Amino acid sequence: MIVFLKKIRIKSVFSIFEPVVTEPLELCCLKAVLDDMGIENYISDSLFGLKEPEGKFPDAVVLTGYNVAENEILNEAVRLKSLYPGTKIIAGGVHVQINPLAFHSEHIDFVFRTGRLDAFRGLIKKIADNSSASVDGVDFRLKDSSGNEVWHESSVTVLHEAEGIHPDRTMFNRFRHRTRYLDKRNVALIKGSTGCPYGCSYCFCKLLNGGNYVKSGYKSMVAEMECIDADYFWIVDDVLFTCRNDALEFIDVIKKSSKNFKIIGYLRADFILREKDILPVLRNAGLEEIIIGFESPSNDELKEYSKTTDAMNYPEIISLLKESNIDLTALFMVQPDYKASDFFNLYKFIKNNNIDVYTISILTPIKGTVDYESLESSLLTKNPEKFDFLHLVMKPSLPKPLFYLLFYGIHIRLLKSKRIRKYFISLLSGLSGEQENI
Ligand code: B12
Ligand code: SF4
Repeated sequence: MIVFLKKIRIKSVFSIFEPVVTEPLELCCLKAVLDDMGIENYISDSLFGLKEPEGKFPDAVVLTGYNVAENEILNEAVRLKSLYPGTKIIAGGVHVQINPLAFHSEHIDFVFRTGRLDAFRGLIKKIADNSSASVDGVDFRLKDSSGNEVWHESSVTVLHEAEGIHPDRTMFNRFRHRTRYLDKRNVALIKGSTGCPYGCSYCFCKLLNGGNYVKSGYKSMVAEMECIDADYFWIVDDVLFTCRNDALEFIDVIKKSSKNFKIIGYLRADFILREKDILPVLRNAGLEEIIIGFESPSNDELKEYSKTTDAMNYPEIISLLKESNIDLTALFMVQPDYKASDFFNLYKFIKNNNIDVYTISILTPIKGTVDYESLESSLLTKNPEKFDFLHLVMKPSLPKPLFYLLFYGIHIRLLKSKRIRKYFISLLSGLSGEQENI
């Protein structure tokens, strides 16, 4: 049996610079399952120039991609069905899990409502055995009593504890020199937890795994990191620690390891303030960069988002990180109804607090969230590619050109950042290196 695993990526304004380049870790997880089953498989990902191998005819193709790739996944299924008649086309991934009905197409055979890898194993076994048994968490097509094709909708099967399957790292080993988080190179992704225990109103992540949060096992995470030859480890768990005990357990496991790690992770602002005394210890344990969703310097907006953090504390949190020598990526969101003064306030906040690295997103309802449903009728577009947090999909209060001018205008300050400049220089030297090779 042969399986192709394909990630569909959509280009955005930032694709010109590719400030963040990572391996498609979800496909590396699926590869680990297939390797374990002894099944020949190939990953394709345009970001790394990996195409489907010529001369191989797959029995199944897995397609994955984020919200922006919804149409492209459907188009790719049409292309693959005509290229490989009889091949089973499978759609899965975080966007598919929450929006399975969008993938009920005549060109797709199986749609995953679950992220469970044991369900993937079950489906592949079923395809290999040509069995008609159904798999929990997977929608499939069948014939009804009148002979018409209908979709069987499965229930969502939730993960209650980590499956303990470590992703295959062959792809990372081959392309590690291409991976980056801004100026940090050779960056491996690590995933420990599933879902998020918080309830920020705009957020898609809290919907994953049926809203159930499965904690990270730090021992297993560090054991995995010990086997990876990377300079940095970007732990993509939505929150690296939910409480002090998590952090203490993490520190303890790291101390027992013979290796030194450089780690990038997500933490909430309230955690940093509450546990400020252990920040230097975390820095010693290798936590070099923290990504924080500040979202807005206005408490009124934070309240709207049910963020449960206090913007009045943000300046202190930023100082605490600086004192502990921990890099910060601050995440902000602007609302479509922002006035010039709101943009100015955000700019002032970034400037006054000397925030070096930040990203700004346009508040965008993601398909599958309650916000999307309630705003659906007023959306300017439903083209998935525009839902990349860089486009207005809701009517702005300001004229569109002015909105975009202010939105991109705030980004210009990023050029002051030493880290960003270092990243641009490395890009340029990379380019000249490539030319030399040609
Ligand atoms: C790191 C990251 C990225 C990386 C890419 C990482 C990658 N793997 O390729 C970068 C920075 C490039 C990126 C870009 C974007 N991202 Co992003 N990203 C993330 C983040 C933080 C972690 C993703 C990750 O790698 N996880 C590790 C893997 C192993 O976990 P996983 O995907 O959940 O997969 C597990 C299961 O779900 C399951 N699974 C996954 N796929 C499949 C398929 C099958 C068949 C099966 C059976 C199982 C299965 O297997 C894994 C087992 O643990 C998530 C947040 C999150 N909580 O997921 C956002 C997230 C995935 N990103 C998101 C978005 C919107 C984007 C962007 C569109 C916009 C943006 N500005 O961020 C761009 C789009 C890029 C493009 N061109 O298409 C959204 C997706 C929403 C959606 N509905 O799709 C998320 C959820 C964050 C959010 N804002 O809500 N992202
Ligand atoms: S924004 Fe962050 S903390 Fe809030 S629900 Fe989403 S992942 Fe969790």
